[in-house]
Order: sequence, then structure tokens, then C-alpha cells
Amino acid sequence: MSGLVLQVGPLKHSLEATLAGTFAADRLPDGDARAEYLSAHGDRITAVVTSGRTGVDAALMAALPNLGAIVHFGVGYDTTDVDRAAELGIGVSNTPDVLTDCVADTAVGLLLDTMRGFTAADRFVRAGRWPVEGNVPLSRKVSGSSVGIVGLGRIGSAIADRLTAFGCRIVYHNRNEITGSPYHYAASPTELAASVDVLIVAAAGGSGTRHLVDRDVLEALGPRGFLINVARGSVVDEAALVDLLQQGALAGAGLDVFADEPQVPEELLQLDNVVLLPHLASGTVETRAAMEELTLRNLENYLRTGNLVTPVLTPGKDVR
Ligand code: 8YV
Repeated sequence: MSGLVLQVGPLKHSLEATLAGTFAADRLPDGDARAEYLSAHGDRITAVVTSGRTGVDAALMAALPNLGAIVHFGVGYDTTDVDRAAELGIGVSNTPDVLTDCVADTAVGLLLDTMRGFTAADRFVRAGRWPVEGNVPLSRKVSGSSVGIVGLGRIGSAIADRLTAFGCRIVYHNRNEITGSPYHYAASPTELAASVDVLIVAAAGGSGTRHLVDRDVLEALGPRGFLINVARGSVVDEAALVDLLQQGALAGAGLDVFADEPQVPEELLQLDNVVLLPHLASGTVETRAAMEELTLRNLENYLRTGNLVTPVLTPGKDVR
């Protein structure tokens, strides 16, 4: 198939090298050079490779009239306008399954750290406070606690499996109850939050889940409740979260994702009961290699056959 591959946004270095070398891909320039590039080459682009951090919006799709597939490095694709892609017959793929373990591991790690205060205690030791002040304050027990999961998909289920081994009682909320699930279902996020010690956000991002965890949900979680988010910052009302944490109306939070990454609200940096991670959940050597391999398989398969290996939207254009 003729046509050009375009890299949109930064990607893993080895993936960028393969795109440029094996696939002779261009990289979309930033700034003023972008419009110039698109008017000169936009109609030659048949496939884009991007990530959940950049994506392809409707304006960029309009500048790429022969685009047939948007290949994502990452499971989340909320930065791409999937509704518009569907209207235009553009296929979209992501990298499901290969990162499930690492994201679930991170959720459990954040839960342990947030409830037990490990990172805060590490800061305490490093600051030389132990010999002076004695023991740190008591923390909260993880094993046997009640855990609510917002979004019992692949990642949510892997988190639930892990926490079952900790003797936790698992409750979940999804748009629909899952028939045959071993876990209790809560009909709303508020009902879920009110019944658990910890709320873990594992739902996909995008307009459908924006602020699904709003002030009411966080208030239902209450001053003894913890919030863990490994999904997308957009799923939680971050301003309400910050406000309630500052008031002591939540026990703590463990966050790998934020509303405006890489910006983290200044107020959170001052709080000792909050664990802050730089969106690292899938960031292991093994998982990123598997994501890279699946990304390239999607691209190669699309260019060769017109089909994606792990589509979230099947390509509607015959590109051969
Ligand atoms: C990545 C992610 O950090 O897969 C996702 O949706 O958020 C993470 O695994 C990201 O996609 C890499 O750009």
C-alpha cells in the first residue's frame, strides 16, 4: 500500500526509531511548521501512530483526508476523537491486555503506600526525624478492608483479583452489572463510595466518564476513605478532591494520573497523606516492550491488510 505513516506526539525512543527507519515515517512538526507540513503532505498520510498523551483530534483528521488508521501506543485513546473517526471510517487501535498486570500492580502499590503511609514514613526517616520524634503515627490496615472499584474492566478485574488475595471485600460500579461476577455491584459511584474504605478508579477516560467521581462521590467516601486513581485524571473532579483533602474530609489519596499532566496541583505537594506518581503505571521495561511490539503489529498489519490487530474501531476504508 502506498502512503505515508505519521508520528503524532512523542513516543518511546525505540518505537520512534523503528517508525522512522523501517516505516520511513514522518513526525508531525510542532508550532508554525505544522500547518505548512500538513498542507504540503497531509493528503499522503494513511496511518498515524500516537499515544494516549497526544491523540488525533477532529481538526487534524480534517487535514489528513486519506487517513485510514490511528494506531495508539497505550490502552487509553481518549485524546483521539473516536466519534469523528467513526464518522470518517478511520480505524483506531490501542494496546489492551499487555499492560493490565503492571497497571493493576501499581494500583495495589499505591493503595498499600497511601493507606500505610510508606512514602511519608520514608520522608520522615530521611529528614532525620525518627531519633528525634520517635514513631510515626499509626496507619490503616489494608488486608480485610473494603475496596470499591470504579470500572471493572480488564484492569479493574486484575486489581480485584490481587486484592482478593489480601482478603479484601470487593464492590464495583460499572455502567451495567456484570452477570456472573463474584463481586458485589453498586448501582452508582456514590453508593459504591459510601460502602467502602478505599475507592479505586480504573474506568476508561473520555467524555462519558468525565467527573464520574465528583464531589458527591468523594463526600460519600468520607474522612476515613482513601481514593486511588490509575485511570485518567479527567474521571475525578480534581478541584473537589484537592479541596476535600485540604479540609481533612478524605483520609488520603494515591494518584498516578492528573487532570492536566504533567501539572500537579500545588496544594497536593504540601499534603503528607497523598502519594503522587508521574503516570508511571505501565512503565516497566517488559510492559513497554510489549506495548511497542503490539503497536508495531497493528501498524504493520494495517499497512499490509487494511485491518488492525487490536481495533477499538474497525477501519471502514478500503486502503489497498
Ligand atoms: C501510558 C496509559 O503511559 O496505556 C495508557 O493508556 O496511560 C499508559 O500506559 C501512555 O499511554 C503512554 O503514552
